[in-house]
Amino acid sequence: MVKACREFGFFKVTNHGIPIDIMAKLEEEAVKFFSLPQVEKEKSGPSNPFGYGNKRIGPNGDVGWVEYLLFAVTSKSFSYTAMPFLQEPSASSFRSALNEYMSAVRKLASEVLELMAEGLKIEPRNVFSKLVMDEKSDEIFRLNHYPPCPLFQGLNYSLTGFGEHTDPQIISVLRSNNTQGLEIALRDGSWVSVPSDQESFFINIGDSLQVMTNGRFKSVRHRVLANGSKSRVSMIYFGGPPQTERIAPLPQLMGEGEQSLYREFTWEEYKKAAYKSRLADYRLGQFEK
Ligand code: GA4
Repeated sequence: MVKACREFGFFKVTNHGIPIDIMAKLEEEAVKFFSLPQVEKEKSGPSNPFGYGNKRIGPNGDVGWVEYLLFAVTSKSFSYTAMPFLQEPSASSFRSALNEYMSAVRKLASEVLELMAEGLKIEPRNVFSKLVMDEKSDEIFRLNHYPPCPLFQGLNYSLTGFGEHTDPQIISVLRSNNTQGLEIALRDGSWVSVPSDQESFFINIGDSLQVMTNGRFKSVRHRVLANGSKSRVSMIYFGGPPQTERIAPLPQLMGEGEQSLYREFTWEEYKKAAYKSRLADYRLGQFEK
C-alpha cells in the first residue's frame, strides 16, 4: 500500500467486506434522481458549492460532460439545505441509502488510513484516521452522472467528463458502476485508464496527505472521460480534517535534518485557496517553500 501511495497516490481496495447491496442501493437512488426531468433537478441547484450541478464544476469556469449532487457532511450527518427534494418524506429511501453508504465508506477510509500509518511505521496508528473520524472533520460526498454522448459514439475522440485535478482533502474513496472513464496520471505525466470494477473501491491520496507525509505520498492527478454509449455513475467520499487543523508534515515521519517542503497552513486556508483556483491548477504550488 505504501509503495502504491508513493508511486501512484492511488490503489484499489478489494475484499473490503462492504456488501455490494449498499453500493447498489445508492446507485439506484442516484440513477432515479438523475432520470428526473431537468426542471426537477434544477430545483436543487445550482451547486454553490453544494447541491445539483450540471456541466459547471467549481466557481471558476470549469466545465465537463457531467451532472452531479454535492453534499456537505457536518458532524457526521448530511446537510440537505441546498436540496429540497431530499427533505421530503418520499426521499427517505435515498436518505437511508446515503447514510448507510457513508458510514460504511467512512469506516473503510479510516481503516485504510490506519494501514498507511502502520506501513509507514509511525505512531499512533490513528494519526491520519483521527482527522477524518473527528466530530468536526470536513467531509464531502459527491454523486456524479456522466451521461452518454451519442455524438461521440464510435469516433476516435473523447469528451472530458471531469477535467484533470488532484483532490485537496486527505483521502478520497470512489466507487463507480461498470462504465469505464477514470484515468490517472503516472509520475511521467502519461495517462492510464483504470478498468472499472463496481465491487471495489478506489483510493485517491489527496493534497493534504501529501503534505502530512512531506511529499512521500503523492496526491494523484486524475480525470474522467465521458463515454459515447454508456452512462457512468460514481460516488465519492472526500475525507478532510477539521477546518482549524494545521496541515504540516508529521514530526514522527521526518528524517534527521529533514525540512518541511511546505509552509504552514490550516485546512480552512487551503480550502479557500482551492475554491479560488481552476480545476487543473497545481494547488500545492503556492504553499511550497
Ligand atoms: C475536487 C475534489 C472534490 O470533487 C471537490 C471539488 C470542488 C467542486 O467540484 O466544487 C472543486 C475541486 C474539488 C478542486 C478545486 C475547486 C473546488 C472545484 C474547483 C475548481 C468537491 C473538492 O473539494 O475540490
